[in-house]
Order: sequence, then structure tokens, then C-alpha cells
Amino acid sequence: MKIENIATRWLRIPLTPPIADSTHTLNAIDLILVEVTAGGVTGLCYMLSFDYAPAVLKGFVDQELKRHVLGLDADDIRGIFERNMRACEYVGQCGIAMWGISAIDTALWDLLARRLAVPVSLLWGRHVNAIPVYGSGGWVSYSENKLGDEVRGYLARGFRGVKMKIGGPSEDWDVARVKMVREMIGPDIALMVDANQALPLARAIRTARRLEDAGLTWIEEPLPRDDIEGYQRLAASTSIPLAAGEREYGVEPFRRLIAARAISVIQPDLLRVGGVTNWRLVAGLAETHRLALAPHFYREYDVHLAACYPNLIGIEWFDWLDPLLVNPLEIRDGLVVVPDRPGFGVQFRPEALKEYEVRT
Ligand code: SMN
Ligand code: MG
Repeated sequence: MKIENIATRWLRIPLTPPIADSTHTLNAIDLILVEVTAGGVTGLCYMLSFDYAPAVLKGFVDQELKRHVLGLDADDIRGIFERNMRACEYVGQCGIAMWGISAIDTALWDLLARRLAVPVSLLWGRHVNAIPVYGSGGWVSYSENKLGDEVRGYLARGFRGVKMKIGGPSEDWDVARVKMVREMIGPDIALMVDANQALPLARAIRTARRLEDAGLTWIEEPLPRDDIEGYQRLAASTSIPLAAGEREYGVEPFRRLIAARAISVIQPDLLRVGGVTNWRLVAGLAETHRLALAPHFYREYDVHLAACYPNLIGIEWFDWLDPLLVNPLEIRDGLVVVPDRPGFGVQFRPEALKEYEVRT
């Protein structure tokens, strides 16, 4: 079945007011939708770019990858992945190029499963029908009230875990906010913190020490992503598990992170790691090293992948996309239900496309 077309769309949803973590202020959610069509069936993957280079991400697919992929056999997903990797060797098999490679790979898996009329999770051998999920957010830009409202909202909907940002104006500020949330949620709800790579090592060590009895499931990206020695030193100084991986491109950095024995929770990002093909390699690597898996952000896709990996400890949830989707994911008894629709089951509402599409 030959690939007949690749089309992209750019959606922009303003964030008012903007939100901030320790390293970025986000003014809008820009999504690039990548649609691959073969045999009259279309597979879809979206990329979350915020307002970082959306036009370039879109252009890399339209003006570069598309010409390498048109006319190829849509069933040869791995072959197309390798071919795209070779085509990007000169500009780098990472960064913007890798987002495009990942999106096409993921859209091809979606296309295959839609053609077979099965959910993607069935293709890989799902072993559960519902999986753990945590409510994410707790932005540094939130007031204490807003933080409290968000956490209470998640609890009211049955979530059994929440994640909040740290790396605010001071160590005291971070510690006070985490303790406030822990008090609010009680001992039985999982609590994670995410520093988005912002902490100097000494501050990370002190913060972890002060949060030893806050019952944290993990500290995410406390240090710059490539400071592996720093991660080793921090891991040696705290009993709180460390999590990382959302900013890594390809499989190799995960191999190195895992070999350093500093990270307990492995967090591939579907669009950076190299799509479904590499996501599964990383998940398998984590599993064979008996490490936990907690993929980053792409819940509609991760829910299918995660259902096949027993080392999965939770996928990440933000509410942002729900109003745009025909079938938002469902939370039941605190777990996300793995959808039974064909493919990944992601479909954007026509009215949402009309309202948010950026015409270029
Ligand atoms: C995060 C970063 C970028 C987009 C969404 C979320 C954050 C997280 O690091 O892990 O939630
Ligand atoms: Mg993170």
C-alpha cells in the first residue's frame, strides 16, 4: 500500500495567562498535526511544540521528509524509519528532524492499526485495559490558591497521583509548596516534583534532603539533562528516586543514562525519542534493567504503548487537549481506560480545527 500523501496542520491555542516552569514561559500551545495517507486510510500524530518553532517543525515534514516518504510502502514502517534517519544524518538525527521522523513513524502505526481496525495496543500485546495516570501541572507561575485548586480538581476526578513543578524563586519556596500539597492530598496519593533541569547540584541535594519525608515517588529532571555525574552524586545522596529522559533524542542517551545507574524512572517523549519504534526500544531497555517507565506528555499515544509494558508506573495527564478531541480519554476508578477505537483513536473535532488552525 503506497503512501499517497502527507499533510500537516498547525493549531495554535493561546494560553492566557501564560504558564511557567523553572526554565520556560509558555504563551501558547502550538500543535502540528501530521497525517499520512495510504490506501485511502489516514494515520495521525500530533506534536506539542508550544510556541517553539512550530512553522519549522511543520516545514521540515512538508519540505523535507515528505519527499523521502511519498510512494513508499506504508506497511514497511521500520524501513521508512531507517530511511528517514539516513536522510537526516547530515542535519542531525535529533532535534527538529527527529520530531518529524517520530511523527511519521507514529502516524504509520496509527494508519496500520486503523486499516486492520484494531486499537494499537492490541498489536503489541496489551496486558491491561486500564493504566495508572497522574495529573500534571503545578506550574511555578501558579499562586498557592491556583495550585491547590488544580490538585483538588484532580483528586475530585479520581486521580491517584499528581505532579508539580519545583525550581521556583528559592529552596524554601519549593519545599513549602511541596509540603502544602502533601498535606492537602494526604499520605495515599502519589506526589512527584519536576525541576525541569533548573537546580544547581548543591541546591538539588539540599532540596532532596528536605523532602526526604514528603513521600515523593520521584524527582524529575533536577539537573541539566547531560550532567550524568551530577545525577550519580544526587542519587547517592537521597532515597528519592530520580526520573529523566523527556528531552533525550534517540535510544543511545537512554542507554547511557541507564548504564550510569542514577535514574530510576525512565521517561521517553514520543516525539523526541523517535516515535513508536524507538519508544518501544527504550521501554524494553527500561524493563530489562528493572526500571520504571513513566512516559512524557503524549497520553493518547502512551496509553496504548504503556498497556503493553508491566514496568509502566504512570502516564501523564494534562487537560489541555480534551476540548479539541472527538473522543477524549476516559478516567475510570482512577485509571485511564485504554481505548478500543481503531488505531490510537485520536481525532480532532472539525470545529476545533476551524477555530484554532493557523493558515500559512
Ligand atoms: C513538561 C514539559 C513540556 C511539556 C509538557 C510538560 C514537563 C512535564 O516537563 O514533565 O510535565
Ligand atoms: Mg518533566
